[in-house]
Amino acid sequence: TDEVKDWFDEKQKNRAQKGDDALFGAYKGSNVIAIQGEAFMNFVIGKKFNGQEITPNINRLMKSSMYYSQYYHQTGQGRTSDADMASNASLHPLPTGSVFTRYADHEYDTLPQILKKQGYGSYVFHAYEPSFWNRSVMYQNMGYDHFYSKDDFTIDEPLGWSLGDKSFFRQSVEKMSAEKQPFYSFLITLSSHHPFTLPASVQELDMGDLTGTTFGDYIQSLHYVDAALGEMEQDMKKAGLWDNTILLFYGDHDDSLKDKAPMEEFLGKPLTDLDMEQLMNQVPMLIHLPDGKHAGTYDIPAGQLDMTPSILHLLGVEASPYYLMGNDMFDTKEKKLVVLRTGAFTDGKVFYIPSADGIFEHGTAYDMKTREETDVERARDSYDEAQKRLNISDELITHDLIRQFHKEKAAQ
Ligand code: GP9
Repeated sequence: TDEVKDWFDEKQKNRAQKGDDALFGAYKGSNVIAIQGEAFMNFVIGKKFNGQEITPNINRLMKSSMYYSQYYHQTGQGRTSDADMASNASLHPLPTGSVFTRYADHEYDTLPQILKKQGYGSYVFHAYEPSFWNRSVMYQNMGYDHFYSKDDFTIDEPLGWSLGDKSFFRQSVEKMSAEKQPFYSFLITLSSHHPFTLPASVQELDMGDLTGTTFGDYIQSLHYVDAALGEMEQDMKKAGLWDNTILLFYGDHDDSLKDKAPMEEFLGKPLTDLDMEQLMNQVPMLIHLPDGKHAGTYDIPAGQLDMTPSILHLLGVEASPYYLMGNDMFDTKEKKLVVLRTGAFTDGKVFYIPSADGIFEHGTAYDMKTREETDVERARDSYDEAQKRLNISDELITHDLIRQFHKEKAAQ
């Protein structure tokens, strides 16, 4: 417990010294809509296959958005629920299982709760069975005002597991625009779920040799989700939400395929181990600010744990009172260490991939500039910190330490 407390004391002290830059609070009072895209990986962004853009709407939106090109998913076995936990509670997922199913009764500092204290309404939307991933229990604990599940949607576009994302977005925007503002809305898409087979009428791309393969179907499904996003942008504009909302879009995790050959064919180049490791772990993160300012590609390493502290920065809400482990993407002075659940990490200088036996020296370190293997000792300090962070997060979650820390603070 002391190690956990000390780590957070230090983190919270450092956070408290920040918050003096122009972006801090620049979008105070804006609505926030965060969209978590099912299995949406980064490598398709800006890419063409057989002359066709895979994500034309995202590519266009990027011109007025901040695009984080080195954003990592930090999920484990809890997959979509882990991405949700990492993004909305800024904690690492567990080494096994899902926090949503194992510790839904423990206490967390979550984005919906923190924003509620600022007068926000908070809503979560996902058109699937409310009990899946124990969501109905966990979302109550996370402090949402309402969870709109499959039961709240009209299934007027049956697709894949449930409702198609186009209709899902349209109905979600309708629902949130009836709520008082400002609000935080969290949307979880579903149409690009494995095995990705959408009806032929929805498959718009010519995938050439990849037609009918799972990988080809995957790319088709992302193209559909991208089109849905384009429609959502229009719906938000019609509903008068575009100019007063911070819109975020990111991917939850990889496509589970881990198959190098189709990736090489798609990208048109041979891929190294480091390339594959990064490709399988990077998801896009797009942040559209209400005035479309600060657009550009940001190549600093970041990850899902960073979403909550970074949103708080834009809204001018101090993150220091809360138990959030992530980095603040907008804090230029902070060291950017991004730790994956596997123990792989990057600090911007090196990328470290652990070996199966978990012995530090047996892992591989790569220099991020040359992309060549480098002396593993260069990764030692960040490795120690990465391990520490994973342990601290596990301790905090499994022993319900946030509840204890909150009580201790209240008694002071
Ligand atoms: C279902 C969806 C799928 O509700 O979130 O989750 P996944 O299987 O990707 O973890």
